[in-house]
Amino acid sequence: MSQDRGKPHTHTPNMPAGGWGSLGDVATILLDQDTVAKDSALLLKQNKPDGYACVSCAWAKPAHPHPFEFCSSGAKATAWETTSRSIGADFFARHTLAELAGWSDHQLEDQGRLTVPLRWDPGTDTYREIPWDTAFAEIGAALRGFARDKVVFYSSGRASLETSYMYQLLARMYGNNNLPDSSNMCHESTSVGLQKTIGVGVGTVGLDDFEQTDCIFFFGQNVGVNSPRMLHQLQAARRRGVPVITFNPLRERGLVSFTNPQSPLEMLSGHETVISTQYHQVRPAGDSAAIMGLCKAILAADEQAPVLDRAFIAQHTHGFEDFAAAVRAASWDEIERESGLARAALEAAAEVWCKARAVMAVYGMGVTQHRNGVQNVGMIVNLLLLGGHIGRPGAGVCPVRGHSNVQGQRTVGITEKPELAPLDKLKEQYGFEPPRKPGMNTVDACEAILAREVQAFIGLGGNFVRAVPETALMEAAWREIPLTVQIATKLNRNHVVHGKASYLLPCLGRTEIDRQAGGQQAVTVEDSTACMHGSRGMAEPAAPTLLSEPAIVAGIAKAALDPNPKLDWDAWVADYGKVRDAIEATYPAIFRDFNARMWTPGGFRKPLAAAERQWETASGKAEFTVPDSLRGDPDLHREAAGMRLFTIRSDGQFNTTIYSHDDRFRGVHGSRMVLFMAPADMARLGLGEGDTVDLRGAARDGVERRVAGLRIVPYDVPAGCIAGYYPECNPLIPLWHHARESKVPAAKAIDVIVERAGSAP
Ligand SMILES: Nc1nc2c(c(=O)[nH]1)N[C@H]1C(S)=C(S)[C@@H](COP(=O)(O)OP(=O)(O)OC[C@H]3O[C@@H](n4cnc5c(=O)[nH]c(N)nc54)[C@H](O)[C@@H]3O)O[C@H]1N2
Ligand SMILES: Nc1nc2c(c(=O)[nH]1)N[C@H]1C(S)=C(S)[C@@H](COP(=O)(O)OP(=O)(O)OC[C@H]3O[C@@H](n4cnc5c(=O)[nH]c(N)nc54)[C@H](O)[C@@H]3O)O[C@H]1N2
Ligand SMILES: [Mo]
Repeated sequence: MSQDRGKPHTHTPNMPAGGWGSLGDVATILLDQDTVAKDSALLLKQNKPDGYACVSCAWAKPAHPHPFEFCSSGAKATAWETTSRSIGADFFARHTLAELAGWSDHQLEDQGRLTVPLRWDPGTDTYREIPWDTAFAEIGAALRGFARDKVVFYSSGRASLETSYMYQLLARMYGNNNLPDSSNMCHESTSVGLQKTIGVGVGTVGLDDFEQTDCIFFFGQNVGVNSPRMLHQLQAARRRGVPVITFNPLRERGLVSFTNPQSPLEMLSGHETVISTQYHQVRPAGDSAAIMGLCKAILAADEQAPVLDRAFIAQHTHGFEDFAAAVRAASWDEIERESGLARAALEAAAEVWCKARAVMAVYGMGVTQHRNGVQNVGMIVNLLLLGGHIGRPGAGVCPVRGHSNVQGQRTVGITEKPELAPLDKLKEQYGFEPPRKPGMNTVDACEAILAREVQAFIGLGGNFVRAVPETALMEAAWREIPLTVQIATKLNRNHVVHGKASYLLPCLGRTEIDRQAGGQQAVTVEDSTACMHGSRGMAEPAAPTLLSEPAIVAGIAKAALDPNPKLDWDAWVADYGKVRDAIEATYPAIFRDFNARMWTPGGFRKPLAAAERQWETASGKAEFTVPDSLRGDPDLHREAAGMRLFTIRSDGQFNTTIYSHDDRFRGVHGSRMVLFMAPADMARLGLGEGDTVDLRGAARDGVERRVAGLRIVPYDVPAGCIAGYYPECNPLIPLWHHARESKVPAAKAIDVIVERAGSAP
């Protein structure tokens, strides 16, 4: 696969996040994708109460939005979806899949929107157009012939609440709980860790908490790129003098400072807001140790003058004494070694905590994508519980979700864990016997695919084979799946790497007008702060042949399932309001008056017991948890030259969607085949800037893992650690290298050997 445009050029990025760079960037992509000509007013409706919810990240949408409530990342995502470019049957007639397999991720998606339903033709190795009815009939007939528990229903986190609810019903009526989703690679460590410790699987913080907090701890989340609209809240907090203490191995521009592109004054004056008041370059996988150090310093301070919230601990928590004993037993030597941070630095951070009345902890993939991802989440909760910082205005835990409706999908039943779905309620509502056997999550599904056990894979969005670990083995096994069906907006690698029978079904995007028998339809999504929002598409669809996601799910369901007198799929497709009524009937406490409340400015919030200091845990209290080990990664297989690789995103991508080969914030242009390395390591290994190396997986499990042709970029990362891009580095991640309790692939600490280019055996 050619994944880039040759040698990268680098420069020192000197502008803050936001600022002129981000405006220029937006203009470039709007023009490049011919979006301006098509619908220039569209962006003004982004994240507005009467508009559409951004298709990029899941950050909260305020009740009183800025005139331009979008960021450069969101504008790019919109431009990418509303592009004037499109591909139909003629494109696929001209290109065999063997040829397309050689194209880069960027090239594939850059062709534009998919427009017609397609079936792979083995004789010519091309996708051929077929009528929608034929596609549904053939897929349905095939599904009826498979073992019910051998079919996988994957979803990426973009589909609406309505589509997601219909999709989980399809899977359960078909006969399994095989509903892996992108959060299995993302915040599943949060769902497991927060559920266990505070009794809700999601964050407790709302937008108004940012106005009341007086201290923010920020772990492993790259706000300037991945949730830039949050910079508004951070900037406002910083103006009030709120300290932001950041833990991140890499010095991220967007975490250092910010210029608000929506403030003409700031843009003209070049005024920057410093975001992080302390920046701690923790070693990848060192967060549990770092937080242990914070807690140790806090307990020590408490012996001098009380800083713990003893009343809260006594009334609301369980397990404090055990945790305190573990903190006292932990040695500073071990804490310093595993976190890579000096005791004095951790004590300085703890001092800020001790002075704060309301502490908030924000975190992302740097915390969850580790062997100890769930333990890391537990340690963040420990840090907050010590001071009673949950269920107090301005305080709480804030996991920053990824896909724009990934949290919502979970809320309406997309889960492989039967105990998390209201199965009895579904049984009563639809008169069928829901399967009770646990389904497959993402890693389970990969294992079953490698074992050649999966008979069909349905993908509701996403780019599964490119997003998961173990690329080489997965791609080979993928080609042996009897049936693969992908519902998608744009062409990607997982459409080119396909099963023995393969269908590609093009759908409307969320920005587009959705016309059904009952008139124009709107959908709903849940944001990172558990608020539900209505979203109405405003752009003309990319092609008249597209179907909406609800219509495609219904089409498959009607063909694969026997009719059910209690469920009229066509009526649901004609009027999504009826799906919302059904969601309300299944989840009355969350979705009361759903159709009436969906347009509430700022959204309506899901009830969160923990935010009210009610703890739906085993003990009925918030749980302190004792970490098993401060060793960040118990299964590293070290060799002499082994280094710890962590995979990161650039501002030129949304996950596997590569908008460009540039990384504006890190100053790299023209290539993603790069490795960010500390100058000390470059000297030790005799490498210069621009030298080419290969990475080889260090695990000794009989599998050869390699990514060749990576150029060295000197960067401010801790010695012994290197950063490379996701998904280019995914071939290096062993499938078994995942978070212990949540099975999130441990993409932020991968043991690798750096080799001179071309030294492959
Ligand atoms: N523009 C854009 N927006 C996006 C996405 C995108 O690809 N592009 N993806 C969306 C999705 S699905 C998600 S999940 C989110 C992801 O958003 P983030 O959670 O920000 O994910 P990453 O960029 O993968 O990594 C975050 C940071 O973790 C740091 N890090 C790595 N290892 C460690 C560690 O061990 N400890 C600590 N403390 N930090 C570490 C990295 O240096 C990086 O800055 O963004 C969403 N938004
Ligand atoms: N090494 C490493 N691996 C990782 C990560 C990492 O940090 N490092 N991050 C992980 C994370 S957090 C995540 S969430 C996963 C992401 O995994 P996925 O969610 O599976 O992947 P995406 O790249 O978001 O999917 C992009 C595709 O979705 C389709 N699409 C876009 N919009 C729509 C739509 O509206 N409807 C439909 N039906 N399809 C649409 C397009 O065809 C596009 O090509 O990757 C994970 N993999
Ligand atoms: Mo994600």
